Amino acid sequence: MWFVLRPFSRLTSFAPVGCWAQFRKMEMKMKFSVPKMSCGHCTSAIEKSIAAADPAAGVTCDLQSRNVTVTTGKSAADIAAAIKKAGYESELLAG
Ligand SMILES: [Cu+2]
Repeated sequence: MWFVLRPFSRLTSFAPVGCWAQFRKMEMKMKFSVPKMSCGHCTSAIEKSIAAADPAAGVTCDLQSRNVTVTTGKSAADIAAAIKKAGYESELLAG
């Protein structure tokens, strides 16, 4: 995978669209438990904050289970930091 991406990294690093495509190739699905997420305001704050950290991220908030599923090229630590920035503690769940 890396040997495919590397020859293009120098070109794509200057092109936002290329960067985005690169992120898509490396993106991971991760699930966080956010116990204090209790209403629509919480989910929109979290979604906004994650979008600020990674505009290409896919975010699904489940209020019932209080889980946030994120598909992103960023690390789990980056996403946890974004959730914290929105004012919520989170815990990375397996899967
Ligand atoms: Cu709320």
